[in-house]
Amino acid sequence: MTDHATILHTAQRTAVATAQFGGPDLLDLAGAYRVQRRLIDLRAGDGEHVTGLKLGFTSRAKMRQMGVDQLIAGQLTSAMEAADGGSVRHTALVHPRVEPELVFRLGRDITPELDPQSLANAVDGVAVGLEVIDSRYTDFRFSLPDVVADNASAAHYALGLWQQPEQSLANLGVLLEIDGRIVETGSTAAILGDPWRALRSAVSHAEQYGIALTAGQVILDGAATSAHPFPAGSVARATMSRLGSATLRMSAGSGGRS
Ligand code: OOG
Ligand code: MG
Repeated sequence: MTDHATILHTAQRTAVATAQFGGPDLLDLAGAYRVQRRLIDLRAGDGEHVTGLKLGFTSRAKMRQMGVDQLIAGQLTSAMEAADGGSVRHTALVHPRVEPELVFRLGRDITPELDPQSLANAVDGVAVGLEVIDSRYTDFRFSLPDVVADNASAAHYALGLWQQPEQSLANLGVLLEIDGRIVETGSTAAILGDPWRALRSAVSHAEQYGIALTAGQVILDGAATSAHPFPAGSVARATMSRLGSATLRMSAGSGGRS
């Protein structure tokens, strides 16, 4: 039987959805994170390198939308990064959605058991991110272990301009626009009450699962709002008060990145 990681890897590479594996009886959370690790190994085998970590379900809006109740994490790779103002290809994705993200950049390697202040000092930039998620499962439906195995639906991300990290991030207005129309509004307060708390959760997760967090890597804090469908030919933009914005176009073409 083909293993879970290979099935998900193939679904991602071919942009053809696959059936859910099922609930905790079939795949438990620990097993799901092992699948995720193997999936990242497969991507590394294709020449991609890890660029950071993403959190999922740090806001109630996201938990409610997807019917899950626990924070998860996935790994980001070089192939997922897109330029701000650039585009990603619809034909390479199954059923993409887009969401606003607050993003931290690490200025140095994270060592275990860093106290919150040292961790804050290790951050050398914050930016608005736009994340494209794309579940590899039919109808964008999954159990918690399913979505963990599928690397938290990670597909693409774009980053706006880096800003100094010292400011409070606890209550910034968040907007998501598609083709200039506002489709979601929220506040960074929705991200575990404070995005810095989400960063600490990311560090705990990395420690627990033996994931290295190193200088230059980015951490996506988890969307403050629900995700929105991202149709071919449209432009998405995420904006946060004081921090700026990030933009991506979903190209309809099947050629290279355009
Ligand atoms: C899983 C990814 C969740 C977030 O920001 O909460 C996520 C999904 O919704 O498919 O990226
Ligand atoms: Mg997200």
